[in-house]
Amino acid sequence: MTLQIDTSRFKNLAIEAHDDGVWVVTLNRPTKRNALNADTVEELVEFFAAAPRAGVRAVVLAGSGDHFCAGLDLVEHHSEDRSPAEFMHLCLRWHEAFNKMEYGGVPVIAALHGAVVGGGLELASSAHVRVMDQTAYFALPEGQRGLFTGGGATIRVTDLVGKARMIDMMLTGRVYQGQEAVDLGLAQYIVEGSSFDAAMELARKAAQNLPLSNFAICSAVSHMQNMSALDAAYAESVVAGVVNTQPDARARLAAFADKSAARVRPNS
Ligand code: 1HE
Repeated sequence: MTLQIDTSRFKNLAIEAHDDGVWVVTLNRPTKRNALNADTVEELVEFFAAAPRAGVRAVVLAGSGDHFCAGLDLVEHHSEDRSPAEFMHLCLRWHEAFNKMEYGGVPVIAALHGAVVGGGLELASSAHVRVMDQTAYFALPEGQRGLFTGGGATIRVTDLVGKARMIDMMLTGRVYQGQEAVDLGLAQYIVEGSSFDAAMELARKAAQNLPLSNFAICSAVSHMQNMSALDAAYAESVVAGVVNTQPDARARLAAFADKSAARVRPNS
C-alpha cells in the first residue's frame, strides 16, 4: 500500500517531490533562522513517518535563508516557560522525528550551510549523509544558554566526533568549520559551491539503488550499532538473506555476469 503525502498540510516545512523519487524537505522559517519550534518537529514526525511507505526514494533536507538551523526555538521555549515534564515530552517528539529519519530506511542527505548549531546539529546528525558548503559551521551552544542537549546529540554527535570533543564543544561552545569539520566526521563532504546541488546529486545517485537495499543500509546499520557484535552479525545475516535474494536484484546480477554492468574503478 502506498501512502500519499499531502504537502499542503505542512506550514513550517516546504516539501517538494521530484519525478526521480527524490523529495526535498526544506526548513522554512528563515526569519527565525529555521529554529525548531514544536510545530516544525511535529511536521518532521509526520513526513518521516510517512516517507518509507510513500515511495520516497531519497530525501534532501535543507534550510531556507542563510542558515541551516539555529536549534531549539529559544524564544518559544522562553515564552512557554515549560515544566520539566513538558520539556521531556517535547524532547521525546524530537526523538520520534529523528529516529524516524535515522531508522526509517529512506536515505536522508542533509545540505548544510551557515549555522548548524544546537538542535540543528542534532537534526543534521540524524541524516545519513551530511554535505557542507564553505559557510557551514557547527557548534553546541547549549552550555552557554543554560541548557543541555535534548535531541539526541549525546548519542549521535558523540558517535560522529567522540566523547572528548563532544564534551569540549558543550563546555566551551567551540565552533568547527571547513575541512576540519569533515576530518572530524561532522560532515562527509565539503563543496566549493552549493551544498544543495551536491546533496541532490548524491540523493539521485542513492535513489537509483533498489529500495530494499537502501532500506537495509538506512536502518539496519543503525540498529546493529545498538546490538552486541554477536547479535549484530546474526541480524546482518538475516537482513542479507532477505536483501541479497530479492527478485529485483537478479537483473543487476545478470548485467554483471554478462559484463554489461559498470565496473568499480578508481576516481580519475
Ligand atoms: C531564533 C533562534 C533560536 C535565531 N530560537 N529564535 N541555539 C542557539 O543558541 C543559536 C541561537 N541563534 C544564533 O546564535 C543566531 O541567531 C544565528 C547564528 C543562528 C543567526 O544569527 P543572525 O545574526 O543571522 O540572526 P539573529 O539576528 O540572531 O536572529 C534573527 C531572528 O531569528 C531573530 O528573531 P527576530 O524576530 O528578533 O527577528 C532571532 O530571535 C531568531 N532566532 N535563532 C528562536 N534558536 C532539544 S534541546 C536543543 C537545545 C538547543 O538547540 S539550544 C539552542 C541553541
